[in-house]
Amino acid sequence: MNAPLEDSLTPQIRVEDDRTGLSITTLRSALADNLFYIQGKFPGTATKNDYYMALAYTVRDRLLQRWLNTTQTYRKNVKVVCYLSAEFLIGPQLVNNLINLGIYAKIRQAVEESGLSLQELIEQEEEPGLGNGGLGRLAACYLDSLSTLEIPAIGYGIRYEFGIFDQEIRDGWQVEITDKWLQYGNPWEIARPEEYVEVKFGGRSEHYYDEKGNYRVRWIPDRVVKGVPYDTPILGYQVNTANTLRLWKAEAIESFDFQAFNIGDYYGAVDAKIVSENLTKILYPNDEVIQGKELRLQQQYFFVSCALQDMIRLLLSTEVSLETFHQQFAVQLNDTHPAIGVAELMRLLVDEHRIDWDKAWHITQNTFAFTNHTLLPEALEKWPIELFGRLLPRHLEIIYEINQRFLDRVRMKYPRDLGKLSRLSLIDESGERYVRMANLACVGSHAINGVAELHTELLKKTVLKDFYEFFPEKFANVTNGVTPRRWMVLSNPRLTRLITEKIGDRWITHLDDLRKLETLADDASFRQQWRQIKQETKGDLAAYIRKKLDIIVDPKSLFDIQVKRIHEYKRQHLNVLHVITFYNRLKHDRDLDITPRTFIFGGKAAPGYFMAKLIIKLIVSVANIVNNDPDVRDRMKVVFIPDFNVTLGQRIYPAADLSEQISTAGKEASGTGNMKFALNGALTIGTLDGANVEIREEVGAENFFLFGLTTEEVYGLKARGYRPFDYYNQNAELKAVIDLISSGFFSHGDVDLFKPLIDNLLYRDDYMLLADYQSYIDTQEKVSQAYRDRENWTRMSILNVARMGKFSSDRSIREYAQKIWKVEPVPVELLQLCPGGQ
Ligand code: 475
Repeated sequence: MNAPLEDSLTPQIRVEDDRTGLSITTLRSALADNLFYIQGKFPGTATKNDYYMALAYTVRDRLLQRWLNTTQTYRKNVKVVCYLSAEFLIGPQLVNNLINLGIYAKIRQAVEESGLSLQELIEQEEEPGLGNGGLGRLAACYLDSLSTLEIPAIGYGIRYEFGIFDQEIRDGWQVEITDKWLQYGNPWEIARPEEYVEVKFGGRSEHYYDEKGNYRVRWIPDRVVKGVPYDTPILGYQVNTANTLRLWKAEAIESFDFQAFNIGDYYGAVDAKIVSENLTKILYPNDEVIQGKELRLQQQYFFVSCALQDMIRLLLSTEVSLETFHQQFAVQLNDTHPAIGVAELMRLLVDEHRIDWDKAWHITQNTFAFTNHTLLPEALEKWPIELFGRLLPRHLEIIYEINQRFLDRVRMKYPRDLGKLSRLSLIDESGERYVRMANLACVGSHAINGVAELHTELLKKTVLKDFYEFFPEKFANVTNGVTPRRWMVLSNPRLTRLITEKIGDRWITHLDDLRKLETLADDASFRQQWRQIKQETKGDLAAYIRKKLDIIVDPKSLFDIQVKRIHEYKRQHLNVLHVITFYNRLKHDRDLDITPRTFIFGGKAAPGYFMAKLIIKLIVSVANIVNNDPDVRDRMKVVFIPDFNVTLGQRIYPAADLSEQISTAGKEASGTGNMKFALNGALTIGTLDGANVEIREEVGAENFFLFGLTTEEVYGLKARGYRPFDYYNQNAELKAVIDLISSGFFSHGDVDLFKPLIDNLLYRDDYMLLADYQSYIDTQEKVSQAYRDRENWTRMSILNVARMGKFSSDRSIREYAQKIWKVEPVPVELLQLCPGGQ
């Protein structure tokens, strides 16, 4: 079309616009403007945080065009992926947005010419800690890839006022500090109070016949809460797409609380407001264990109901029939936390929109897909029927109905198999009655996936065996991945520069391109540069450790790092057994020619998980002895870095030589830290567990330090009767290590302190540390030997990176898109411009 000139706005106008222009002058004046007009400060009185906020708004202005156009584009009948997750651990936003917009260098120049330090402003940002660990961080990587691949998507979750606690270490013990991430404001979110929805709780259901004589049910709640959406843009890497992360905050409904419900009772009404707002106050800090708290079920239902109502509203606003819901939306359940969505969508369709049951069920099943993230039995969600029925009476009826229809099919297929029937039932009736959320998710979804090949196979053989036999066609594997934008470009700029110099920058969105580095592994000068970069990056971490903890570590020593949640199955204490073995060897032979090591740990323990907290205490206690022992000085150091989070991960992964992935085989569903380390050039010491198996397959067995029992051997040994005490008795070095801990050597003579840990190892050892000890120690010795041949180590490091292409979250998302969601990319055009100047 040949539009008249008056109506078409030229890009030049935008370039000069303070709100969006990209010249250094424009950026500088935007920064100054925002400081004055938004933060309300003169440069002389502004705090660092004011400057950070002014900068963040400067960047936000420059992404709104993409964001609003993306939202517009999705109004036009495209299939949208809705990723439902109780956790999104997105990490700091500023640098990621600069990189994805491609304006990092310009902003740096503008900031520095304004007399400020970009690095200092970057460090002001509070990361949104809206997740515990793996599952929440995976959701964040997936949002990044969805946008980068231009796939229409919305992330739905909860806007916790307090995210995962900040961890401090006092006297070796973890202390939890409230995470007040919102206290100075969050420049990356936009509240949309006008798009609120209402969520009901409690009360009863009423069965009746409508005006046409049809049997209907309505829910008469005894409480209604308002859900207010807060939107955060998720930019793709150098594309126009900016998808939305929509997090819901609970608020009181004034009319409900203040008038109808509590007439004349002002204090009661204020109480009701507090109760409503409590719903989204705090993230439950438990990783892979359920607590069964009523508030947690309320949170789950709250955000899932908000999300589904939002989707229905979106669909109806386009005048498309609700009966096409499953063609418009693919809804992914990130573990069972949002599984109540199956019953909620049925309720919305059947009760509120009067679609008949069979049609509604077809829509529901074709909408949902379910990802399982853990095999640990203590993480399997189940809710006592009494609690469930009190909170969600109508959903319980719907679940009974789904169950009855499902079990009728089971009876047809397996007549007289009562065991099958009771295992497949959505209701656990073995004692106190429970609703089983995994069963609900399996029955209500068309696809079920594990997060690594081994994990999916184990799901099919163990926890979901009966479901696999009943619906084999629903099962698929999608191995996890991580985003190379945050976990390489952002966190490892030196290596990014070197790689890009050699092979171009296509690898950032096509990670398989890293293969081109393989031949460079034989190039001595390239190896030299590679080593140099690792050295500098280790130097940065050493400086951080010195500044924060006053511990001096040698960047030339081997950096041996384990960072992840503290959990017995992840076996940080096996790592400690090696640390003490290493120490004992040095003590017994002062002249031992040992490869110097720095042992680095980090991770949070669930506040109620005593054994995990005791493991932290043990690490710190061992560190205190070792670091102050002149006999081992310069040859070993032990460091526990407090408050491991995304921001710290960005410093730590790139600085590792050795990545510890040492879970008991069969327990770690996938792991994603393993991928972040290897992508940044660390070699892995690990068991055949989770994605370690696939990493080893990709990088080559000769470039991976494997040890320990296999899953089958673990099961076999358990079945034959595992006796950890025998390993202790028969292994002098192991015995010496355990006895040293028991003697009080690391605890100022207190022989009781670590007794629970030691007794557990000697008499139970559910995670088989003692069975794997010798193999681990021997393999660590191989690591030490290998590190001495620096050329070959560097070769292995380069080959690891070169072969990590598979573990990009872009690959994972492509698989979900093809196998499960059936969605296509929808590129966004920056068509609609802002009124007023554009
Ligand atoms: C696995 N969290 C990793 C990662 O797939 C895997 C469970 C219940 C309540 C609260 N949090 C949880 C998890 O189950 C979890 O984080 N699982 C992890 O998911 C992503 O890489 O192996 O342990």
